[in-house]
Amino acid sequence: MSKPDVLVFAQSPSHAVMAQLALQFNCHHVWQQPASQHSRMIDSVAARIRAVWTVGPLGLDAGLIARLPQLEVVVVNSVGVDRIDLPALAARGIQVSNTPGVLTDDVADLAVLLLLAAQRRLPAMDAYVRRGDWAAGERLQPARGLRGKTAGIFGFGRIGQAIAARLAPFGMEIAYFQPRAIDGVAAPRAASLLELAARSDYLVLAAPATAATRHAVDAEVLTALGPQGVLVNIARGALVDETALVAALADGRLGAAALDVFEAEPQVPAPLCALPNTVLTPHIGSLTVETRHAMGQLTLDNLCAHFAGRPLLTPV
Ligand code: 8YV
Repeated sequence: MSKPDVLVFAQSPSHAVMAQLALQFNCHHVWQQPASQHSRMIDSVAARIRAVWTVGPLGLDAGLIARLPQLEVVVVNSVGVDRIDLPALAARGIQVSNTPGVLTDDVADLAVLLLLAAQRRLPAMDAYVRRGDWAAGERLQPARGLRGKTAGIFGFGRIGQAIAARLAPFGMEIAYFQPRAIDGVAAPRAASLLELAARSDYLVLAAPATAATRHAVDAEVLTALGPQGVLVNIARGALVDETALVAALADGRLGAAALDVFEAEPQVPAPLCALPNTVLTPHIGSLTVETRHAMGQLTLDNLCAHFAGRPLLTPV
C-alpha cells in the first residue's frame, strides 16, 4: 500500500523524528521551499494530501483547508492551537492533535528565567560589565528581592501551575486568575485579571490566546501592576496590547517586561527593543533538545495512530 501523503509545514529539530516521518509517510516539505513557491507547491500535491503537519505559530487557515479535499487529520507540533481554524476543520470532521504536557517543564523554566532576568536586570548588568562601566566605577542601583513578593499567574493550567510550583520556593506568594476556579490548589483565585494585577508584583501570562483573552492585558491592567511591577509573557503575544505596553514601560507606569512571545512575531515592535526595561527572547519556551524531540515524537505518534485506525493520543 502506498504511504499517506503529508504536507509538512515545519521541521522538527529532532533528526530521529524527521527520519521516522520520512520512513512512514510520503512527505511534501513546504518549509524547504522559499515562501514565494509555497502556493505552487501546495497546489501541485493538494489533491493527494491526507494529513497536515504544522506548528501553532504558523497556524492553518480556512482557505488552505479548503484546498485540501482529502484532508483527514492535522497534527500540530505545539500545544497552542489558536491559529488553527478549528471550526473549519470540525465542519469537515477533520481530526486535530497537539502536544500538551511534554513541554510544560521547559516553558515553566523559561518563565522563571525571564522573571529573574527582569527582576535582577540581567541584560543591563551584562551590558554594564561588557561596556567597562564596572571598571570605570559607574554607580549601580540595587534591584528588589523576590521573597515576600506576589506572582500573579494568568491562566492556571498545566504550565501556570508548573510556574507556581517553581516560584513558591523563592518565598513568593502565588495568586492566579482564570475564568474557571481550580479545585485543590492552595493559591487563591483573584476575582478578575485586573484584581490579580493590582495585588501582584509580577504578572505571569500562561493563558491560551482566545477571543476572550485577546489584549486582556491592556493599559488598565498594566497600570494596576504598577511602576515596580514586572510583566512576564511565555504564552501568546495576542494576550497583550503591545501599544499600551510600550506606553506604560516608557512613561514609568510599569516597571519592566520580559517577553518570549509577540503579537506579530517574528516581528518585534521596535520600541520594545529600544526600551532599557525589557528582556526579549525569540519564542524559545519549548526549544530544548529533549522537549522538541518529545513534541515531535508525540506529533508523529498521533499521525501514526490515525493511519493505523486508532484514536489520536492527544486530540484537541
Ligand atoms: C511553539 C508553542 O509551538 O507549543 C506551543 O504552543 O508556542 C511553542 O512550543 C514552537 O515554537 C513551534 O515549534
